[in-house]
Amino acid sequence: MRCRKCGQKAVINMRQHRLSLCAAHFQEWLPAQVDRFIKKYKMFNYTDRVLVAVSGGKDSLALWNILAQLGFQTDGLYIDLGIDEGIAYSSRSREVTESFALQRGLPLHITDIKESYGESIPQINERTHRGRSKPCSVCGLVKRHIFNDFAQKNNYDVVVTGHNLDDEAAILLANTLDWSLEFLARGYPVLPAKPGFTKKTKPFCRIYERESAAYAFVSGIAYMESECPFSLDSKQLKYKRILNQWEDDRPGMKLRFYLHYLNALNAGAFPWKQDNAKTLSQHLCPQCGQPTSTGGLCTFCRLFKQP
Ligand code: Q46
Ligand code: ZN
Ligand code: ZN
Repeated sequence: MRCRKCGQKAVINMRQHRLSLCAAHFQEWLPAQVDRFIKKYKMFNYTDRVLVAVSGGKDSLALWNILAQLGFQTDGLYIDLGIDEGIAYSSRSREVTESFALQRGLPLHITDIKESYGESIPQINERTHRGRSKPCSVCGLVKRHIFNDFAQKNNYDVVVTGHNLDDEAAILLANTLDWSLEFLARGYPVLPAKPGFTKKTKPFCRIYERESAAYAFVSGIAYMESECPFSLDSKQLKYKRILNQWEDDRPGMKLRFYLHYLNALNAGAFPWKQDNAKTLSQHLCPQCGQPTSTGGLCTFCRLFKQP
């Protein structure tokens, strides 16, 4: 397998793009792709202050590396979720993220859930759901709130997350199987700013997970290789495996599935796509000022409401 551009030994063969590249050319090609999607979907520009949601995993660190390299004004925000589960998951991811930022001289902010709110994610879940389910729904809610809150209070123009094509296709498959029209209507990789809500985008939405992993590897990015202990065997991982089997048979299938969905979304296939933006900002939480679909305290503030 040879690099199409220089004939050297290739490090990656992307059957979906009919393209093999060596390390040096892949390190040029991937950032150029990301730059193209940022412009195509009008995600942000060079004058915007960009807040990167970093977890210590390969996708968010590779994304931050690329955005900084492309010359965007980026700061990182890491949320220490207080997840241990015998593998010190949060403290190890935090160390990896801190050393990544330090080595590159990139500004990193940290919010420690336990310090700020007195409880870790598993403890909040135990109190609110009595440990009946995995903490992922509480965790997702808390992370979304904190990233947005930090961006609002510190005047960032946009929050970016490292969701890749495999993540987006798996979510899309789940939502399609459920015919979850509300979520299908919200799947565009750019959520516009609204009162109380900072614009949110996913610059890796068309980047395969193996491309992101290969980029992290050839760029020498040390990242947290263990997945969150609560993600194991999740429904999303099962859908990713199924999509990978289909992709093996039909290279490019995952990308087509996602792109055709974006076309359908743009063509108005889900009528309340536009309305969704309105409903989001219909009410503002009286305590934190973030949008909520109902009047009164938002779900986040209700989590910490004194009885
Ligand atoms: S960190 Fe949180 Fe994820 Fe862990 S507890 Fe679930 S949602 S799996 S991206
Ligand atoms: Zn080459
Ligand atoms: Zn609130």
